Formats: sequence, C-alpha cells, structure tokens
Amino acid sequence: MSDVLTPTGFIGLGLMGQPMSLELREAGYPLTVWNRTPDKLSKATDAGAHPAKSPAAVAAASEIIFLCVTDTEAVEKILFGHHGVTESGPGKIVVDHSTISPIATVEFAARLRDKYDIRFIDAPVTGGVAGAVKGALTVFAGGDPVDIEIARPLISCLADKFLHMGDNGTGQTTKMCNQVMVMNTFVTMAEMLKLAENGGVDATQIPKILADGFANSRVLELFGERMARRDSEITGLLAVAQKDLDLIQALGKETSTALPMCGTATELMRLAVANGLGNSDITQFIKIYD
Ligand code: NA7
Repeated sequence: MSDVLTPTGFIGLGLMGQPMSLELREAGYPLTVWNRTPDKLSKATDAGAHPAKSPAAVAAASEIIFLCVTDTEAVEKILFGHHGVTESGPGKIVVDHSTISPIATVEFAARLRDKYDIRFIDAPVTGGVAGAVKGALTVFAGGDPVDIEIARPLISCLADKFLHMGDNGTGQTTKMCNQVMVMNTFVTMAEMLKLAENGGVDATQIPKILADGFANSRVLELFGERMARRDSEITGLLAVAQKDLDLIQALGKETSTALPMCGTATELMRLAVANGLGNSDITQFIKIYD
C-alpha cells in the first residue's frame, strides 16, 4: 500500500469521527465516508471526501477503513450487518477508534480474520474533541504488528501518540484503564465543585487555583471551570460516559477485578442518565448535586 495514496474510508462522523476524518483529508488521503445520519457528512464532503451509501460501499472503495461509533452493538452491525463492511470482500484493514468491549473486540477480530480475511485493529482514543480537532489524540492499539505498521502513517495524522499495546483487545483494555481514572475524576470533581459552592467559594476559580498542586489533572483543566459554570456545550455525551463505566464493570467481572470506586461512579452516572441528562454534555453531571 502506498502511504500517501492509500484509499481510506471513515464510518461514523460524530463529535469525534468528524474532526478525525478531516485530519485524514488534510493529509491528502482519498477518503470515502458514511454516517447513519447523512447530514453530518457535509464538512467532510466539503473537504473533498466522497459520500457512500453504506458501510459496504465505504469498504469497497477503501484499503483501510476507520470506525468511530458509539458502542459495541453499532460496531457489530457496521461490520457484520446488512450492507456491512464484510460484504465488500477480503484484504482490508479495519481500524476501530470506538470505545467498545475488549471481550467483543477479540471475538470480532477472530471472526473477521477467519471468515472474511479482514484484519482488525482496536484503536480507541483519548484526548476528546479538543484533541481530535488538533490531530493530537493518543491511540491505544491492539492487533498484529504488521497491520499496525501499515496503519501507522494514517493514524499518525490523528494522533500525537500511537501506542501498540499487544494483541487484539489490549487497546480497548488500555482504554478501560484510562477511563477508570477519567470517570472517577469527573465524578469526584463534581462533588468537590459542589462543596466549594456550598462553602461559599467561587467554584469557577477552583480549577485555576488547584492547577499547580497534586489535585491537577487534564480533566480538571479542560472541564472543571465548564462544569462549575454548568456550560452545556456538547463535547461528549453523558450517556457515552455511562456506556464506558458499564464496559469497565463488565471487564472487572470477566477478570475478577474488584472495582468498588468505579461501582459508585457507575451508579451515580446511571442516576444522572435516569434524571434525563444522557444527551447532555458530561459536565452536566454536576446537576445531580444541584
Ligand atoms: P457521537 O458524537 O455520539 O457519535 C456517535 C457516532 O456513532 C455517530 O456517527 C452515530 O451516527 C454513530 N452510530 C451510533 N449508533 C450507530 C448504529 N447503530 N449504526 C451506525 N452508526 C451508529 O459520539 P462521539 O463521537 O463522542 O464518540 C464516538 C466513539 O468514540 C465512542 O465509542 C466514544 O466512546 C469514543 P448518527 O450520527 O447518530 O447517525
């Protein structure tokens, strides 16, 4: 495959997928795109991407196919469902940037390899929309080293760091580790900001004030002040955070790992979703304390 001209596909142009697809276009890759809701394709097509009618059509036009969709069910449908990627023929590499079950990932990769001669890289990301817009994500990848090296020049357009963790599933497991820290920080941050407010301190100032001490984190830097202001701009859905916590719990069960802190975070996040906050930005989690 030629680095520069590798025909590339992108499926799932949501909050994360859209800026990621634009980075590939900017780097000059011929790009074919599909999104379940076609309206979201316009920025990519304005940048020269070709719209396709189905995941199968994206795969037919591409050697490497990127996915960035909500959950395990969506990935399974896009790969194996009607007009899915597997209808397009053998010899492709699928790079999945979605955050999904590591257990299902291993099964999808084996099914793709054994039945369809399609290779699979699990490549979940961290860095959020801000990182995606700058092409500065971190990618945790699981897959065959040969496939990883083929995909590296393309993934490097989206990511400052592209880390090969091991076999299929290890990328997703690493993302779960990342989310253990991120989700517990979000939940604790809401509690802390509420304590500041109730104690008569301007909570919007707290992230700046804590920035030089042990309490600092990227979550505090990027979301603390926004959470204190109840800024509702959508940068990542609370329902997606809930999905990640459920995946962590499932992995804990599978690996017999006790995760009591994540258990509390999961139930608090579920309470927020039950209170109608699922389609709000994750910063709105603080509202369960209001
Ligand atoms: P978004 O902005 O909610 O985007 C989700 C994308 O997934 C969007 O393109 C959706 O299409 C697509 N989607 C969801 N379900 C399906 C099904 N069943 N079939 C096809 N396409 C689907 O989320 P983010 O961009 O923030 O996150 C994406 C992933 O990265 C997620 O795993 C995060 O945890 C990390 P739609 O536009 O709704 O038609």
